[in-house]
Amino acid sequence: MPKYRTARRLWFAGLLLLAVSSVESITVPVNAQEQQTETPAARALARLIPMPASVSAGEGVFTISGETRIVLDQMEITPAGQALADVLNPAFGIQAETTMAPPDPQNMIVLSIIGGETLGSEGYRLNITPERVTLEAHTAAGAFYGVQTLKQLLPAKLEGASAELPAAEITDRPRFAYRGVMLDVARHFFGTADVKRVIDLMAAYKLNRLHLHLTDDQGWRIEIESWPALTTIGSQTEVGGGEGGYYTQADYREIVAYAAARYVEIVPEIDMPGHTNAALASYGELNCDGQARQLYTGTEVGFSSLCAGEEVTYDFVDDVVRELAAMTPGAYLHIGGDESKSTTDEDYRLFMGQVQRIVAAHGKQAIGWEEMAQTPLAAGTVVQHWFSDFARGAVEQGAKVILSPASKAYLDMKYDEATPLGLSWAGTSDTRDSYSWEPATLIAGVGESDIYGVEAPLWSETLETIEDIEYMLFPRLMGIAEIGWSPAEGRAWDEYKVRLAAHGPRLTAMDVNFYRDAAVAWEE
Ligand code: TNX
Repeated sequence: MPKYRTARRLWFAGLLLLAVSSVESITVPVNAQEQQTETPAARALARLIPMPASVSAGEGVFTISGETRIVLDQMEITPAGQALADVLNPAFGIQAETTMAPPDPQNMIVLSIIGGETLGSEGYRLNITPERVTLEAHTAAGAFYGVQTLKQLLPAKLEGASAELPAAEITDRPRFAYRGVMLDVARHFFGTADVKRVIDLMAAYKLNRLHLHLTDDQGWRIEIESWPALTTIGSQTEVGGGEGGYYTQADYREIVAYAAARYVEIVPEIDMPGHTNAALASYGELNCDGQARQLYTGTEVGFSSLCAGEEVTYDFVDDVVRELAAMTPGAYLHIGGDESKSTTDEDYRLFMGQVQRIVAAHGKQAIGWEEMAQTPLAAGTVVQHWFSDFARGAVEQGAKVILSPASKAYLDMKYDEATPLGLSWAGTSDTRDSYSWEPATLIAGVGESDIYGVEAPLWSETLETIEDIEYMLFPRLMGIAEIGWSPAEGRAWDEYKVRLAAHGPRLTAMDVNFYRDAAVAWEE
C-alpha cells in the first residue's frame, strides 16, 4: 500500500539519523527525495509517537500566533478543538470557534468532519502549509487523534509570541481498534483525580480503552446500591492495610464522562469467581459455608471463590452486572476469570457460562482473562491473553483476542533488578523489552485478524501514588501505544529510541514522573 511508503522512509530516515547523531548540527533526510536542513519543526515531524501510517514533509512552516484562528466546522468536534485550544490558549490567547471556514482560509487551523470512509473511524488527515492547517476526519475521534499529532509537532514548551509547525501531509489510522491500559484500583485504591490523570496521559498517545480492575481480594471499589456492604465493608482496606476506598456511582459516571471526552472508553472489571475475597468478606451468604471471610491485605492469589452452586451467587452477579451495565456506555464488561484456583473445573465452567448469559441479558459483551478460553465462549466474548497459549483455544472458538503478554506488556514488572517498585514474576521488562514484540507473531495460531488489540495492565500490589503509576507507565506505555497504533513494518528499537529521546522534554513539560531508562539518550 503506497500510503505506508513514506512511513517506511521515515523509519529509514530515523536509522540514518541514528548513524550520524554524534555529529553536531546535522541534516535530517525527512523525505528521501528532498533533503531538508533540520529545523526544530522538521525534527518534530520525524519524532512522532506513535508513528503515523504515512508522513511526508512539505516546504516551510505554519506560524501560530495570537492572530491565528482555530475554526471547527461542527459542534461535534468541540472536544478536539478544546484539546488544541487548551495547549494554544495559555501561550497565544486563542480559542476554538465553531463557524464555517472561508473557501481559502489564511492563518487558520481548520478542523472538519468529512464524508467517506478511507480514514476509518479513528483516522485523520492533517495538511500543514505556510497558509493554513487543515485537519480532516470522518469522526470526532479521528479529529481528536489528529490534534494529538499536532500537539507533538509543537515545541515541548511554548515560549514567546509564536510557534512553528512543519509543513507536512500526514494520513493516519490505527492498526488495532482496542488500544488499552489497565489500572488495578483494587490492590491499592486510586481516587478520581488519579484516574483522570491516567486518562489524560494515555489519550495523548492515542490509547482508547481504560480497563479498571475494580474488584479483587483486597478491595471492592465500586458502589453497588443493591449490595451496599460491598463498599461499606469490602472497600475499607487495601494491600498493606491502608484505608482503601471506592467510587460512588456518581464518581464512576464522572470518570466515564471525562474519559469519553478524550475518546477513551471505560472497561470495568468485576473479577470472578476467584479474586473475590472482598465480596466474600462483605456478605456471608456468598460463601459456600455461609461464613463471611476476613478482609485481606496481603498479596497472595487463588484462595477465594464465589459459590458456583448457589442461586444467590447468580442473583448477586445479576444485580452487580445490571448496575454496572447501566452506568457503562461501552459495549464491554470484563468478568475476570483468572487464577480461580479454589474453584473446581466443573464449577468454573458452570459459572463462566452463567455469567456470560447475564452479561448478554444486560446488553453487553464479556471480556475474560485467558483461562476462560478453556470453557465454551458466548458469541462476542473477547479473551485477554496474559501468560499461556489458551488464546489459541479462544480463536478456535471464533473469539477475538486482546494481547497483554506479561513479560512485555505488564507494566507492573520492574524495569530491572534495581527498580524500587513493581514485581518480577514474569521477569524484568525494560523500555526496549516492552517495545520489542509483534502482536501477529506472538502466539502460534493467533493472527492479525484474530487480534482485537493490545493492552498494558498495571497491577498495583506495590504502587500507592500517582507518581508510582507514572513511573511504571512511562516511558513503556508509549511503546505499547505505538504497537497498537502504527504499522508493524519497519518498527525497530534503534530507530524508536531516538524518537523517544526527543520526548524527554515533552514528558517533563507534562510533569510526568518517568523512568529515565539508560538505554535512551534523553534530550533535556
Ligand atoms: C497476575 S494477570 C494476576 C494478578 C496479579 C498480577 C501481578 C492476572 C490476570 N492475574 O492478580 O496482580 O499477576 O503481576
